[in-house]
Amino acid sequence: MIIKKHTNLRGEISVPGDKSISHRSIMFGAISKGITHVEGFLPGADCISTIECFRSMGVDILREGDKVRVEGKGLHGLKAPEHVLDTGNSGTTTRLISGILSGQDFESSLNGDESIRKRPMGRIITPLKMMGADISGSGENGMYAPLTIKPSHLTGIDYNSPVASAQVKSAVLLAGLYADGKTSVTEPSLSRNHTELMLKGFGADVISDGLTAVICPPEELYAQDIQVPGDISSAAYFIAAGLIVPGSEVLIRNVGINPTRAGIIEVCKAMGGSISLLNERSAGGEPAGDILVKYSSLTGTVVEGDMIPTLIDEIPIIAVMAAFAKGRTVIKDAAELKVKESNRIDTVCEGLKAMGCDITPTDDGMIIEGGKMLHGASINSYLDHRIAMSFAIAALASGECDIENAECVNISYPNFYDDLARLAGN
Ligand code: SPQ
Repeated sequence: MIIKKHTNLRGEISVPGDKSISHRSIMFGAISKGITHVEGFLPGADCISTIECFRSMGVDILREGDKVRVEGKGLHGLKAPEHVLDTGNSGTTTRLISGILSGQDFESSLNGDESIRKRPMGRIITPLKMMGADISGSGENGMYAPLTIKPSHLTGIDYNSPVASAQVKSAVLLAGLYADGKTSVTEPSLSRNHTELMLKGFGADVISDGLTAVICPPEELYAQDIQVPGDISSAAYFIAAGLIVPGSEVLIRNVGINPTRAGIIEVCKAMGGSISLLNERSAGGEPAGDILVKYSSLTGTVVEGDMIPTLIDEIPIIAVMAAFAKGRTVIKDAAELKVKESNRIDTVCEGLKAMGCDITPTDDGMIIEGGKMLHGASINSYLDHRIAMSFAIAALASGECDIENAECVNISYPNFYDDLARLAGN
């Protein structure tokens, strides 16, 4: 995919539904009693993997565009799948479904693509085993996919997670639905809380207290109607484009702005970006609003600490903004970047360096000396959707880039290039 330099991005855009919320709407709908209707569902490859996994366990799921009808089977109504569940490229599917499968009375196996088989599963295997789950992995120390899960008796635990990860927290809380007694998860920093919010909506007894989430096993969950707001992780590319492409003014409508996800807004403000939130409201239990950005002269900043989990998936595009900002930006406490769809410290640094940026990778982030004139380059996306989209925006603001395997944006934003072209007036 060739992306050329452009100026004056002007207009409105609505990004597709939130990926994290879309996954959860299918999973929780499938194990509830009654029919769950979802609107604004993200029809990206990752969320389709989640749908297919639950169809393989006997759940009737009808999807037309962004509308989905899930015929829930109740907590104990899933059927043994006849083949290995394919979680594709999706870490969320792999880790959350493992929590649910740990509580079933049948054996199951799951596997994903090459990237999934490299991503650490020890982080869920360890706490699930502590609960009594019979779960085993493959590869080094049995800590990678494919995973096999056999029936077992689960007991609630108080788990102190070493990482701030919504996927770890969710896997443990979902296993907690099937455990004897209460289950709690405490994290070092608060990660996205969509599981807690949505499970409450489905009738579960979930209490959030600071860094701890507690669940007591319910008799059943009950179907809900869910409106999925636009994904702030997808909006992030247009936020950045509006700020760094000269002459731009972009309004992004209906974006989820849950504070556990919205760290990028604070970073844009800290960099001196013109960004405002309009029309704030609640969409299906989640805060949402419209975001207006205008081209701005940005300055460097420090991104660190408790803020990191609130913008972890936006760090590639924040690094791109930093390359166009005057002065130094330091990103630290973000070692989690190494275990995403690609090692995002390496892939971001490789791409920005190729474009002429002064950027240094560190153990837990990167240091960017911004403000140098960047030029076009050939960019390897490493099949990572967030890398492909970040460099499409970098190209718009600097010079022609050829992005390899650019179609990997299908994971979270199938119409990304069309929406970008429309905004550019092409
Ligand atoms: O699902 P997957 O592949 O893990 O997707 C990513 C992404 O960039 O889209 C991460 F690579 O998002 C994760 C996110 O980083 C989605 C997620 C969730 O829905 O619970 C939580 C975050 O991961 P983690 O490991 O911090 O829990």
